[in-house]
Amino acid sequence: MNLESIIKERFDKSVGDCTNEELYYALLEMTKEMAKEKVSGKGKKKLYYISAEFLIGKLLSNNLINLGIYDDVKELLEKNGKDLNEIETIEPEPSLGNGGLGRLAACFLDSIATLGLHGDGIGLNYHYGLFRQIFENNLQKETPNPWIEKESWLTKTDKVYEVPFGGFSLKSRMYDIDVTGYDSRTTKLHLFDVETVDESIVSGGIDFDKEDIAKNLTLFLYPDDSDENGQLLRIYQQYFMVSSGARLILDEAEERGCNLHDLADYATIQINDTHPTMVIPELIRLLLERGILMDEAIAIVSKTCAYTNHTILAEALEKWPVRYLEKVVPQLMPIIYELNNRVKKKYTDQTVFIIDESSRVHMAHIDIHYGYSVNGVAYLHTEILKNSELNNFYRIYPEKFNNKTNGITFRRWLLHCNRKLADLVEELIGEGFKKDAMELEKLAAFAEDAAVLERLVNVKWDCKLRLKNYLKQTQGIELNENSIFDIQIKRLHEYKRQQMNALYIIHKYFEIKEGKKPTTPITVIFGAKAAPAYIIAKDIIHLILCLQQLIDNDPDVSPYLKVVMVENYNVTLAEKLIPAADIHEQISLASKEASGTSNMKFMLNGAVALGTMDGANVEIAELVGEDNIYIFGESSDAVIEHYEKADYVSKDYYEKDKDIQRAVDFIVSDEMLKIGREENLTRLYNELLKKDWFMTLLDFKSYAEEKEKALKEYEDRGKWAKKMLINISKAGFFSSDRTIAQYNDEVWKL
Ligand code: 26V
Repeated sequence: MNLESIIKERFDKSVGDCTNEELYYALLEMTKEMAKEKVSGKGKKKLYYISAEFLIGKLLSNNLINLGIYDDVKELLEKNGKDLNEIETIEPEPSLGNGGLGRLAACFLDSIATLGLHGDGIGLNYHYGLFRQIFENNLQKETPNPWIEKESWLTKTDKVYEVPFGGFSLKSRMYDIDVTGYDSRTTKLHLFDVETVDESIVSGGIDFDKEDIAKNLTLFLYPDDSDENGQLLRIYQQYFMVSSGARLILDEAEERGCNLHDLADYATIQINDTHPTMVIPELIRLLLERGILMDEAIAIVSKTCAYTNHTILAEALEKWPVRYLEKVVPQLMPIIYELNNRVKKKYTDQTVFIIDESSRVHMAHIDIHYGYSVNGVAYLHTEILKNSELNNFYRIYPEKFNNKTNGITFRRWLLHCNRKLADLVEELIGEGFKKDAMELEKLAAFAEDAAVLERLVNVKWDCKLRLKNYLKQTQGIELNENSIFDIQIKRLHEYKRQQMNALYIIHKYFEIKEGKKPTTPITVIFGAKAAPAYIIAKDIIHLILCLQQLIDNDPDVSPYLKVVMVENYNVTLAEKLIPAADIHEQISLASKEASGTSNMKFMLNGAVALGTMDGANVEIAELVGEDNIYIFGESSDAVIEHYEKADYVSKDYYEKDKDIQRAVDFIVSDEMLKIGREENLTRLYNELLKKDWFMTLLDFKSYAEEKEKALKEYEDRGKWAKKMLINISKAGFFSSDRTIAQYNDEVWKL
């Protein structure tokens, strides 16, 4: 059905007479219908990508692009005096993810559909998702983030399962979202929801009764787990997801003729980080229930499950106390004990046991022993897993370890978010790059073409203007589109070192005060949410917001330097921020960022990275060459050695360097204390001086030097534009189509 007839039927109106809201719901209906008609990949074997997060972003425009009707719809609306961009703003952004891992899962679904592979996603339908961030008195506050409306992308299905927990059971219902691929295909995101969920139990911010599992299970993504009830809730959520998912997988396999002994020929399951790990014992349990014996059940499941590791941070590698699992999922414990006993019989090295001497179950260890593949998400990350973090496992199972460098979907991160750039690229090299991203290499032929470079700079300027207007309208923020846009957007974590960027801002502030003024004004933009219980991360947000206020109100400095922290950073904001960036900050402590994916998005949009040799930055640096990236800081090897020797003392760096001292001291200066809270600023100051676990001060000097170099080189716009062009031309490798093709060739074999 076409748009006009839907509108006629729904509202008995013509397009021109509709409100934007009516148009949005009509477009939603039309796109949902069209997506349904598209073919899903088929075949004997099917992939299930199980993930606690799917950060899919708004779907309307992306679906219109992927269905190939974006231009027609836009034109039809324009003819009737309507603006698709405005209609888009009505769509709430699904709040089903937190950061890189969730956005990666969303890009992967797009590529799985586009490549026509037989595969679906499995996750949870969080009603309030990740919290909505608001700033009050320069502090982060968390509020619920409701996104599900009466009409939405979700389609209720009649798949219902009873999920058993210790002492009670809950009904799980499956909802589907159709994920369109480019041109022709679609795939499904299956989201399970507890039938008895009750949004009304949330009161005062994001507080709710953590023990009322029947009502709270699918309210929030990553509910605060700083106490026992919070951790138990996480386990309830995880088991609910995998138990529902495992039943769906077995049902669908049997429908395709599988007799369960041959499950591995019909299904392959990618476990996205450790959150879905319980799918392994759960599948074993279900096979036992169906009469298969333990040895065989374990063998079948071990051929079916594969695990992706997304972080080496110890605190993110889940270890659940046996006592908690006994309470929530007693039916899994005999199986987990059995899996552990088998490991203990074979190996003496206690570090590879599933249950440690403090009776904690190491979820990643289950994945590695009882899955057939273990992958890291960038070359360096996989090497670190093999050579240090998971070395004891690598020596047992070298054949299981493999690398799959992350990727991004170019449909959303170029065609959708930066049409002007996409159009310019198409004019220069044709439209082949939309299907084969490696064709972007053809752009290199224009590296010396002054006219092309000028057009590239103009596109960037347009994107800056668009961001300026958007932030003015939505957050009341004023930007200078003629300043350098230096952007750092990612979850707030000490290892990502937003605090180093903040120290540099202080450093620059002093320089400007001393009369050393930047040739072109600089705008430093941050976007980040801090986990509600992560105190220091919230202190860092406080510092940045205080700096923003201080500088805004200082007429000596504000013409040259501006700090902006956008509120409630999400995919929608990323789509506006990334195209507008000149410089992007990828400044994690080397060895700590598994990959990063915003680095790839920025590169594709013609921004130049300032970063450490960490995660996928290493591969970006290799592709673009040293003239087209700004690299600083100690290597991952050196950092790993500092941790091994425990020889890093932040205070030494503070005492040795006057600039560092001045910047760190400023955090607790009178000027700052007038604006900010003493408790928060002092805590952060002490953290940097006495601990600095992520070695901010170690790299500060080289960071500041390299940033100066970047700012200086920006002044030669022609040379800078060439750097932009080279970055775009080399981005093809980071298409998630490439990543997914590799998963399929080397892991899933669909
Ligand atoms: C993070 C958090 C933070 C909030 C509280 C709860 C919670 C639970 C789990 C996690 C794990 C996040 C893991 C993650 O997002 N890793 C990122 O994965 C990206 C895709 O592979 C990768 O590019 C990033 O480097 C890595 O940090």
